[in-house]
Amino acid sequence: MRFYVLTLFPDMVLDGLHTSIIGRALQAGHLSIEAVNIRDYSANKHQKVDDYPYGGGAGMLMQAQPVYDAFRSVTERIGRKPRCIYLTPQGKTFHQGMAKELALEEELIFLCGHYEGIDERVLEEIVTDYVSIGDYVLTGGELPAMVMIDAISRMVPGVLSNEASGSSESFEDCLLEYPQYSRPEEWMGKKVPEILLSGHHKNIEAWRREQSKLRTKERRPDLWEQYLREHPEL
Ligand code: 6GU
Repeated sequence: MRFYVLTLFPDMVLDGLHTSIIGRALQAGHLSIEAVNIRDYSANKHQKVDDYPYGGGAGMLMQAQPVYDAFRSVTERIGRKPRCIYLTPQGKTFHQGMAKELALEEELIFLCGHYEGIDERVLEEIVTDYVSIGDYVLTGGELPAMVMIDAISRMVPGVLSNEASGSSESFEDCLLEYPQYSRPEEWMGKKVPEILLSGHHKNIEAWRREQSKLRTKERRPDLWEQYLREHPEL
């Protein structure tokens, strides 16, 4: 998977993603991330990329031209037009299913806005998907882009170890993860549940499934309702 991020803060995106599992996957060549600095495409002698909104109102807008030229610099070089995702609170809310679907693409472009947003005309021209990461307002699209790149990357074959690669499956069928325990067997007077020491794999699996259901019912009643709708036999 090749990611291209159009941003005014390329270091923020690159620094944040060259760590831990995603950093290792980049090193191994399962992924690549290129941050394109929109400011490099300003036609202005002071490298300005923002201006006042027509009609008035608070703040500044990113202008169409530098955003468009940054986008074109990518598409002309690679000879293709990948999906272009604009990070905005006005988009569809990101979820695991979307991460799985986007992980099937060979390339993705992320467009990160700042200030009060971006001139609508360039959005109409280049954006294919409007995505939000939740109902709250952030100062820019960089953190949302990083969140999406992390979630998409872990669905790309080879990025997670085989053992870990099933760990989103529970979310996919609408249940939260079961509780887990490591050594020591007793800590602060709390014992590890007996069944986990039994070595009886069938029973352990059933116990974990039950714990997942209890936890989902209690912590995420909305997900539990969805689970019941998708498993009408229950
Ligand atoms: Cl994608 N962008 C911004 N600026 N704020 C957000 C968001 C995106 N998703 C949630 N809040």
